[in-house]
Amino acid sequence: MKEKLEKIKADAVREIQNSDGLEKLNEVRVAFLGKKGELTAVLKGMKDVRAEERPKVGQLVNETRESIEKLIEETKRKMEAAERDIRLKQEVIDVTLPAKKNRVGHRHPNTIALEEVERIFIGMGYEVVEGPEVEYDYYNFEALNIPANHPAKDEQDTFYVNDKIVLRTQTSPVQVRQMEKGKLPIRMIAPGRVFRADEVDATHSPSFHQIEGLVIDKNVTFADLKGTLQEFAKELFGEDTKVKFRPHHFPFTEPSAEVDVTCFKCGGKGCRFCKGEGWIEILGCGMVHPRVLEMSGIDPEEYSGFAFGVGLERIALLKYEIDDMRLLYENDDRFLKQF
Ligand code: 2NM
Repeated sequence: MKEKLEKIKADAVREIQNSDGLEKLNEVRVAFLGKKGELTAVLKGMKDVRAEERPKVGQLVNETRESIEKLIEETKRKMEAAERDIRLKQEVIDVTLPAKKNRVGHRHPNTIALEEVERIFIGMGYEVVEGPEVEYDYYNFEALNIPANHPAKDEQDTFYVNDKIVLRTQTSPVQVRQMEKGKLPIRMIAPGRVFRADEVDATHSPSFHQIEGLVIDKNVTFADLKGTLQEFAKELFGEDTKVKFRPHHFPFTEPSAEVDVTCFKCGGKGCRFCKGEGWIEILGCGMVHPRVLEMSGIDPEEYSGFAFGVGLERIALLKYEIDDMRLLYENDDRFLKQF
């Protein structure tokens, strides 16, 4: 028995030393120490050993197992260390190479302009309200006092889903929905995407963005509208900005006006930027038409209000001196990262 164990041990030592890698080493371990291994076979043969010899043989078997295990363990550690050394040599890091640029995206010029406008109006106590882009004809036109025969309702200008549903052409339907809720006073802006059947060019797109404002309270006058928009223009374009109100017509406001601001490039003297005018048109506004208030359940004898609408792209183009609206939609990283 003793000789047999010594032979097993010698065989194991030889095979361990001849192992050329961790995988082979594991095979050797299984062959000698595994469930069906040589040493286990010896243990199973213990029943044939005479009883008084069993403890001694048992001890021998254990010693053999321990020394094989120990040798495998040592060899394994050496092999792992050698593999690690090789890997470290292969994976040398050249710390003198320039670092990879961390490319972080950033806000679109539209978003920068929107957040600026929102900041200004939130500062004046307005809330930001959103609504559906696919809208009932009623909210987009009828409730805004736009009659059935109005040119804006033409299929040339408006995308119809069916004869009752349109892609909203402005965000005023959001204001109408807010007025209908009946919670007064109202101080809100409604930013969002709007749609018009326009051909794409430097200043037009079938899908663009608007920000419309609405204030309804007792005793709101045109003076409040002028003061509010003057303040807005100053915050957006600079402290020296002046505003000019030109009479205009909108079906949903009376009286109505278009608003120009002094050119922030030349200060009003006239330059290439304002095409020599000294003024730049930025928005439309007016006092909410009594019929519009009435249709949404607000008593025009008790309440009055003003509203305005500005194109977000127009603000972004002006503020960042971009001369073609299409650049805003191309998502060319080289363009976008300038802002
Ligand atoms: C504009 C110009 C003038 C406007 C009107 C309303 C509402 F819902 F109160 F009737 N919302 N927005 C309005 C008024 C929009 O955009 C150029």
